[in-house]
Parts: sequence; structure tokens; C-alpha cells
Amino acid sequence: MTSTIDASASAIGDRLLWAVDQLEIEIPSWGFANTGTRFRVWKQAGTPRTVEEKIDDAGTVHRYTGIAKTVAVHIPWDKVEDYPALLAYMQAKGLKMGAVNSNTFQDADYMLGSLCHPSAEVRQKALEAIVECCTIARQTDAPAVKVWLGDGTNYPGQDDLRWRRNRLLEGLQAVYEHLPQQARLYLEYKIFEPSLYSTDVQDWGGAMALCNRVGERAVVCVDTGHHSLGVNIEQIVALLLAEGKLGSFDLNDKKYGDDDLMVGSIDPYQMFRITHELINAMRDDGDPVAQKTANETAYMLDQCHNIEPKVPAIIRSVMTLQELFAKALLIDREALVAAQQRGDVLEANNLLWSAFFTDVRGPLGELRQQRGLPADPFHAYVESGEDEQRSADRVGGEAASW
Ligand code: RM4
Ligand code: MN
Repeated sequence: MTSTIDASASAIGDRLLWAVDQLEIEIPSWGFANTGTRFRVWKQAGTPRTVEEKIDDAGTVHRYTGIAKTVAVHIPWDKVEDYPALLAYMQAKGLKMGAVNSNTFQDADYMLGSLCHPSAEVRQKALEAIVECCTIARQTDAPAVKVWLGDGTNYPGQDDLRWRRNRLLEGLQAVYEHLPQQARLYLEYKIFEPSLYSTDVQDWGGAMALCNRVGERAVVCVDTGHHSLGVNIEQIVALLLAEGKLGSFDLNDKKYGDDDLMVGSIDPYQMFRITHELINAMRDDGDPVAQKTANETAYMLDQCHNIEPKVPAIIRSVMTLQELFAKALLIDREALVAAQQRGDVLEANNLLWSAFFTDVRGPLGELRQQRGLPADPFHAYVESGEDEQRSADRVGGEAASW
């Protein structure tokens, strides 16, 4: 028996409801700033100059898509005097505060590291910077504080790998004491860069081991671009779900390194295999830890739109992610389990395959329209004239930039 999916809106509409009514995508404030590569930062017209303008842009993405409900901030890039006022500004646009991201990689003092630095003084400075994020999280009812460190070494022998790790554990344990009750600590790993020989939090295993030592609310952030080529990311996701240690995603796509391209733009099937693991775990299939973990996982975009206009690129990324979750929702779980049980390799694979190739854009468009949203948010935005208006309004001042 070969499964095929009836792609008519009436047949699949109900199965896609979660992707329209429950899925929340987090927009990073820094996604609207000018970015580039190590060779050049490309300046675009209409780039936000203040954190409020970044929130305005996130609000635009939410207005068109209806599912971009939270905004992540990066400190000190988004430092303000009055954080409750910043939260109120978000709420007025129907947005919530997302993760408060710490930045201990740009200050000159951090050349040899932050929480892992050989000097106790620099470690203390880094700790205070992350504790400040905890304070902001408390004032804004944020769901998380996110730690990504540029820490590592460039040459063998430069520092003691084991002692760097001991310093890191001590630092994270100190951070955890300041974490507000409602918040989780997301620890993000990355295989290399800016450090080119060793990175102190280089993979999911190292991150999870640290989280296990730090506390229950310390969980792992999977940035899809932070692995070497060929790594089976969906299997990492399955493992972290089973261990109750998946916290969040930084989503993007890559061809070679940490390319920060738009999600699904290079390998949508890989992103689909990840959404499949997540949707699969959300069901009650006898693994309550994975189910709870999947239901609490946060989905943030972490992309650089170096040459493409930012707001439509982010709207498109939100839509792509929604489509890939929708396709995963189409998989016939009962048939899949049955095929797996009887060892029907081809049919089991075909169930994923046919869901992936089902065009969900029409049914999603109808569901959006029923909720007062444009059927096709991307084209609606591009044709609205808002992008031109945004460029005309934002003249002068200093554009946010990498
Ligand atoms: C890092 C990492 C972090 C992000 C910064 C800007 O590579 O992915 O999540 O905050 O870049
Ligand atoms: Mn990231």
C-alpha cells in the first residue's frame, strides 16, 4: 500500500491548525540590523536606528504572519534605561519578550575568552554581563536568558582545555543563581568560530553535560548552523527531547559553514526532518518527558540577511518554517508506526516523503485568511508599499549594524 495525501484544503485544514494557531516563532531584534561578512557590511535603506524601530519591524512581521509573537533582544545591543517600558512597547504591538541574549564576545577584554578566560577579573566581568541579562529577564518576564560564548583557543597549548571547562561550569552555576524563577537558561553550542582550534561549548554533548551539572532549567539551544557538514541534526534533536534537555532553536540554513542563510533555503528536507521529530514528540506516545520538552521548545530565527531586504526575508522565513511544520503535521503517525513495526522500510520512508512533497501553501493561505491575515504574507508585504515607506521614514541617525 502506498500512501498519498489528499492536499485539498478541506481534507488537510484541521491537521494544520497547530501551525497556524499554536506555533510561535521568535524574531531576533538583530535580524533587522545591517550585516555582512568579514569582508564588508552591506548598508540597506530603512535599517532601524533604535531598539524601538527593531520592535516596529518585528511587529510588522507579526502583523503579516500572525505567528511571530516574541522578540529576542541582545544585550548590550538593545540596552535601554527602562526595560518595563520596552516590554510595554512590545505588548502594544501584540508582542512578547523572548530570550534575553548575552553578549560576551565583542569587548576587547574578551580576546582570550569570557567565562573561560584565564583571568578571574575578566571572568567576573563576563559573569556580571550575563547577570545583567538575568535582571532584564526578571523585569520583562522573559522566558529565558541565552548564553552563547565565543570562548575558545586558537592554538594547541594556548590554555588548559580542562581548566577552561571547569571555569565555565563555575561561571554558569553562578549565572543560574541569578536566573529569575520563570526563566530558563539556554546554552548554545557552536563547533568553531570565532575560535579556530578549540571552542569551549562546541557540541550538544558538551552543552548537555554542562546543563545537567548546572540545573533543571538549564537547557540546550540548537543553532542549526553550528554543526559540521553531514551531522544528523534531527537525531541530536530526538536525543535532547528524550533527555528533556532541548530548550530552543536558532534557525537558519547553511551550505558550508555558519552561513546564517534563510531557514530551509538550502536544504528544506533537513528542516522538515527536524520538524518531524518535534511534532512526533508532541504526541502522547508514552514518552512524557519528550512530549513536555517538545511543547516547551522555543523557535527563534537566527539569520543574517546580508544582501536581501530584511523584513520580507524574515516574513518569508516565518512562512517557510510554518510550511515545514505543516508538512510534518501531515504525516500519518499511525501508518508510520505500523510500517515501522512490520519493518516496511519503503512505506515508512514514503510516508515522510509524501508529506514533504505535499503543497501546503493553499490550505495555509485559507487558514490565514480566516484569521484576517493575508493568504500570502510575503507578497502582500512586498506589494503593500510599506518597505518603501520604511526607507523613506528612516533617514539620518545611525543605523543598527554588526
Ligand atoms: C552567534 C550565535 C548567537 C547569536 C550571535 C549574534 O553566532 O549564533 O546565537 O546571538 O551569533
Ligand atoms: Mn545562534
